Amino acid sequence: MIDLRSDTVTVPTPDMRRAMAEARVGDDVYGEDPTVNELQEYAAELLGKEAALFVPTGVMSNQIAIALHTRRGDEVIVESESHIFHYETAAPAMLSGVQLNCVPSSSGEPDIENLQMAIRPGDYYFPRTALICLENTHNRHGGSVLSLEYIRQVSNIARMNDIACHCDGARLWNACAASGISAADYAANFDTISACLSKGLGAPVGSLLAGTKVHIEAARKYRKIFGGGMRQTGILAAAGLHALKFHRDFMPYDHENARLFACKLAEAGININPNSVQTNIVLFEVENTASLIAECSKRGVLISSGRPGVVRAVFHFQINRTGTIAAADATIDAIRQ
Ligand code: TLP
Repeated sequence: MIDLRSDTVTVPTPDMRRAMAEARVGDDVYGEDPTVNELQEYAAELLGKEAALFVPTGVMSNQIAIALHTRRGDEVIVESESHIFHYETAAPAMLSGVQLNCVPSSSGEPDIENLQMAIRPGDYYFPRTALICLENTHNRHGGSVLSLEYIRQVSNIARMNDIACHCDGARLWNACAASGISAADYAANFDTISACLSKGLGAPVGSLLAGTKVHIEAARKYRKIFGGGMRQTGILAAAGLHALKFHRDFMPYDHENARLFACKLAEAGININPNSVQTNIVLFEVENTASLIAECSKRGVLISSGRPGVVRAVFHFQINRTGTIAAADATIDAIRQ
């Protein structure tokens, strides 16, 4: 099977497994796991922040950030197609008692004017706008990369209005690989930023939340509250360190494969614009998503559904060029049947 459902399906390589097996460990709830501490320091450095915290999932990273920056009854501005809004099981309401204000966009960058209009006036009967979240790259907009200029504008508006800014950077490394902009340059515009280890990098779990020392100390408490205080987790952190050191370099090839897949579909007359593929996610519209997913599966290719009427193929370092071409041929055949 060629598994293009997500880049979360990558598995640890033999070298990664070796690093995990040999990892030095300790009780991380006491802050005594040397490998976790090493990963957190390494990530803080990469992201240009004072500190970082290793958490089990991207969802937990985002939810800790929301808890950090808000009080019950506050409002958080997100883009309408964001992961936080669609796929985090209403956790902002459940865990932090906040509501989301969704601002639409065509590529993950809501118009600045619309964003400004979404900020609530100070009258007591409005919720307080406490946080703006951006997503880079943007999953449901097909792995689009947010421009640094745009991010800076949002960050300035947030600062001027005394609002915090968080980035869901589950695929920040893809944004960096595609744009050549460093993770630290992106991160400088946010109070907190999360970046995943389990998307396209082979690590079995993990996300890092980075920010000031004060934020990360508070985040440690929320991680415990949310049930994410882990013990000898250096075994997992070792996978994360290995992923960051050795697997980020493969991402440009994943982006090339995604573009190649889209080109092959376009050449076969399928309605897709290969130039819209900026990173590792390919989206295309079909009439019956469930039937195409089933037909592709019969031909040995797994794809998933995105927005309604849209299917998604995600590329990662465990799909090579031959696999990409085979997947494109099978998908074309499935569409034509
Ligand atoms: N995304 C998954 C699914 O949940 C949709 C995927 O297959 O793409 N932020 C973004 C932008 C994400 O895409 C994801 C995972 C997360 C956060 C959550 O990460 P995990 O799964 O580690 O909690």
